[in-house]
Amino acid sequence: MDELNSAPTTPTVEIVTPAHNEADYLERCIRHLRELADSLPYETRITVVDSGSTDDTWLVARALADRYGINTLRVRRPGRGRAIRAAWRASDAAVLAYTDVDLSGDISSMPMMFDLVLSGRADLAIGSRISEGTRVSRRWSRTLMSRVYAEIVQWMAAPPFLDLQCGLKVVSGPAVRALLDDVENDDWFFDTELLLAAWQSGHRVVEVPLAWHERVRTTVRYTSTIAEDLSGLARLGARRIRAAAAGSHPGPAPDHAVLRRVAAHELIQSSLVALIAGPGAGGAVNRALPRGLRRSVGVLALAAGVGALANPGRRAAVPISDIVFTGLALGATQLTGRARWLPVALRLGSGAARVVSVAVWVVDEPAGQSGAVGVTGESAR
Ligand SMILES: Nc1nc2c(ncn2[C@@H]2O[C@H](COP(=O)(O)OP(=O)(O)O)[C@@H](O)[C@H]2O)c(=O)[nH]1
Ligand SMILES: [Mg+2]
Repeated sequence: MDELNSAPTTPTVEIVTPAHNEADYLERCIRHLRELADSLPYETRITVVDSGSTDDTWLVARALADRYGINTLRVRRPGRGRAIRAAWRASDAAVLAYTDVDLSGDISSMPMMFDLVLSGRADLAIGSRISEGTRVSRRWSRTLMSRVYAEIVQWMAAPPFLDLQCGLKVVSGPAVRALLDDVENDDWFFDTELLLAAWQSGHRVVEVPLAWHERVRTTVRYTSTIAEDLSGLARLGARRIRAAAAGSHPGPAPDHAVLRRVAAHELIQSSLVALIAGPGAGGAVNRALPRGLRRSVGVLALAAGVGALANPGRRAAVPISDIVFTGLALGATQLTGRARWLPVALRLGSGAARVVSVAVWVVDEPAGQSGAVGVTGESAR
């Protein structure tokens, strides 16, 4: 049985924080949320949802409930999405929110996000670590994963927002409670599924640039989470195809043209990335690493990292083709030890916003070095 301790009145806003083995971090989180809630002109309830914890998270949460007047909910089965869903479903607040316990996302942006939803200017106001105006302190590998993931989602569905996985979101209670039954995932893909469902059913999703200071410790298990995200996207893609085949309306058409217009400087940047990753830094990195997969991963990371991080605040700064093709081309030469010339054409979009991306990589490997020349072209109309 789930355990729920409710405050008696209906709050205007309910801030949920999902907690899994967070005994050491919970009090700091609740102290800051209490301060924030007390500064607001409307009633705000704070709810901790513990699930799957093997440490003292639940005991700490119960002690904090007495001290700070918060609400606690315990869900038997683990899963971040399941925890948020349970708390949101149990709530009757007009506005629902969640934040990670580590408060990586700056909660001082929350009142403005509450106003967006309360005033009806947004149905969902989502924190973004990718859009312009963000200040982000994060490991480069996490940034890269987020950007690649954002690119994949853009490529598949082209929603008018980029950061689907940010751990701070504010949503309209009535709008989102009506969607929760359609969201199948109970863990990390929950956010993506909810956002795409909301957008496809006509709700306004507004991306709010957020200061983000990431905690080093994470509860994310990378391999299984990446697999979960990709299989979730495949499931949504299959559902869309089935809906189209059955003649039902599959939601708004992808708007690739908006996000995919590539400026001349982006082409120059792509080529520069390839040149740097090739005979220069890439060669040095390659020589230092053992043969095989690690080399290609190293070069892929270098090229992708330079390209993606060179433009941190930009929308769709580096086409995913650059990242993928650089890895493939240089990886192939490293693995075979022979010169390769790889012409690649990919990404034929559909509908009114047609996108064509062509990349040609010429790769040479004299004496164990890699050379790469990249030409990436993209047109949107
Ligand atoms: N209730 C609950 N919360 C979870 C679960 N898994 C993760 N969380 C919480 O989800 C939030 C985000 O996790 P975190 O490790 O900070 O992810 P990261 O910021 O992406 O590295 C934290 O508040 C976690 O405690 C779970 O199975 N159940
Ligand atoms: Mg975190």
